Amino acid sequence: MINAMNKAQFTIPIAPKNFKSGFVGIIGRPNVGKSTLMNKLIGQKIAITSPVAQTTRNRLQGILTTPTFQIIFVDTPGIHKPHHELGKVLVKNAKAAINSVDLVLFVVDSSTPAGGGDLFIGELLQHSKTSVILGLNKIDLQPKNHQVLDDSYLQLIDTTNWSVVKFSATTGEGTETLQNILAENLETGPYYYPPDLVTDQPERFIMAELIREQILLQTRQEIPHSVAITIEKIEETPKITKVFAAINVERNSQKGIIIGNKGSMLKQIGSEARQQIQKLIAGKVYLELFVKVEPKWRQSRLRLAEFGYRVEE
Ligand SMILES: Nc1nc2c(ncn2[C@@H]2O[C@H](COP(=O)(O)OP(=O)(O)OP(=O)(O)O)[C@@H](O)[C@H]2O)c(=O)[nH]1
Ligand SMILES: [Mg+2]
Repeated sequence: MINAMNKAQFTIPIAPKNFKSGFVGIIGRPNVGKSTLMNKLIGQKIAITSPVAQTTRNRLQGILTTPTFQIIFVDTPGIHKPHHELGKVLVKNAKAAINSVDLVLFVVDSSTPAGGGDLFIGELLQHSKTSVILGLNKIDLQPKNHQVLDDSYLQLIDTTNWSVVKFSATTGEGTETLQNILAENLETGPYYYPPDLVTDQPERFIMAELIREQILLQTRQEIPHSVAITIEKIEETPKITKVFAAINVERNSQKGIIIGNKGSMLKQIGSEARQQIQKLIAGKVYLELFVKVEPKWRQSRLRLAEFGYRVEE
């Protein structure tokens, strides 16, 4: 079971002398493994991940507390060139995140050479006042001769004094070293959150995300990015938690794909999501899903807010 915000009735202790703490923003292109890394570092699944780019939509905090430090990781949506209102909001929020943290971990996919997207973010970060650590992820996918790949990233930071760390968010190789280097680069400070808390988000938000994750994993093409989940009702009984959720799509054709042949797709999404939610709350779950058509929800700031997307000014 995870300690999400709504279950939290904790007290915040006084930090010992020399205790390090602070906020670390995880920044990078879509799909480089930012959310996978955050889950690995805090040891729990609170952020959803998928092979589809632009999986993360909202800033999400994951909290790692040890006897000597507390790091609050801020997972952000991948930065890319925006095409519609939702995209613009995502990039704006990532920029806001860079300026509001103590330290940035700039994550890249070191199994492929640096590209224009990495260069764009590198320059953005060089112009910010926040200190940066460059993280080369996916080293498990690097070929034996990886010097050329590494060099393509080192060239990006030629004129900086940023430290470089290599790791794999899936195997965990190098992540402990990473964690210690991040802590070393923070100032001494207080506990910002109770030591037992792993995320600032309520369970309800993570439930919605786990449903969206199944849609990302099981549908193709334009569907994943046209979907928003709203948890309509949660009924808790001593034996089972009943969750009623709406899957909002933009068009009737998308509704048809989500429902599938004789409801088979919706059934599959529901069954996988239910298992994930059971793990989250460590209890039995009944999950009821229904599909709603909400035309052009991504074009409307009002709708974005209603669906839980923060618009950070
Ligand atoms: N082999 C390997 N795969 C990884 C590693 N880290 C992440 N992945 C995979 O890369 C894909 C993208 O991971 P995410 O964590 O969703 O990436 P992200 O950077 O959060 O993506 P956005 O939220 O879209 O910006 C998933 O399929 C992960 O399993 C790694 O170290 N090694
Ligand atoms: Mg992500």
